[in-house]
Amino acid sequence: MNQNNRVQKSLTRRLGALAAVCGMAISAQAQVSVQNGSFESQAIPEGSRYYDVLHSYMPDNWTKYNGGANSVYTDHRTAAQWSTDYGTSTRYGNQVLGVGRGEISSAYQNLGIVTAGESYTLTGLVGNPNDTTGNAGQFSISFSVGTTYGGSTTIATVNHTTVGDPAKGTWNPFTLVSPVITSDQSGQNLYVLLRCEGTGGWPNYREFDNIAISTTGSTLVTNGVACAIQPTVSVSWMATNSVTFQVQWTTPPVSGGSVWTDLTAPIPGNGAINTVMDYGSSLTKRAYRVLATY
Ligand SMILES: [Ca+2]
Repeated sequence: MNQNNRVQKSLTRRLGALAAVCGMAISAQAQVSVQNGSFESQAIPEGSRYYDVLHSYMPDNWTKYNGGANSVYTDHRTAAQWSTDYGTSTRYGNQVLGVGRGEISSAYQNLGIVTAGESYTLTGLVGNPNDTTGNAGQFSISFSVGTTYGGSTTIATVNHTTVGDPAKGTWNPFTLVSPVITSDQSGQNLYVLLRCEGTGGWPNYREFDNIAISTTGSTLVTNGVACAIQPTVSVSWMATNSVTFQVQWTTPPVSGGSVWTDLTAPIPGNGAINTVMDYGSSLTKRAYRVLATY
């Protein structure tokens, strides 16, 4: 009663179709960045200086790490005050961060998650508003990596020796470059510390402004999934009602001795054009047939 017939007339074979097996869109986004690197937030009144303790104040995104009372501050000079302290030096916004009053003082920021293979370059300015005593400003800027700042490991430092201590009333640019992040560091936080430990007491401190960071190395991919594109074959036929169809493939050339392999499970006919896809044909040539069982 059952009989296998090879269906010839309605079989079509389309080669060269491409199937993309992809998920969400891929976007590149840096994971490491400086927040409030110009110290404009929170804004304080013009002509004022807000100290860390006196005003229970620190600029947004920055945390005091060490130093005595009022050893870290934000300064919003008037134009006249700026001119007195910095002359015609370029001004970035209104506010700067000051660190140090003749003792070890510092502030840090968590810059985000590091990735193996990447390197980070921090740039900024260090200024000397009114140190006329000749005392060196023992400042330093450093990167460290860890899960908390207190437990982090320093990986790069520049200081007054490598950058050069700015003369009174001037700003010196600095550049801090991290080594390439290793696999055992990957996934931890990158911190930057702005520090001054000048001796000689007040006014031996330094100010910072215009802090920024850039990333080099491997491209970061977030919200992405693995994606592959491969050639695919579609096989279509008219699937008559009450007939079961079996799609098979073999390696050409086709002969009476060809061994045929089922491509899918048997498919009941539904009175419409049926199509199956073969995603496994990317590496070899294949011939196809559709058997009707009724
Ligand atoms: Ca600023």
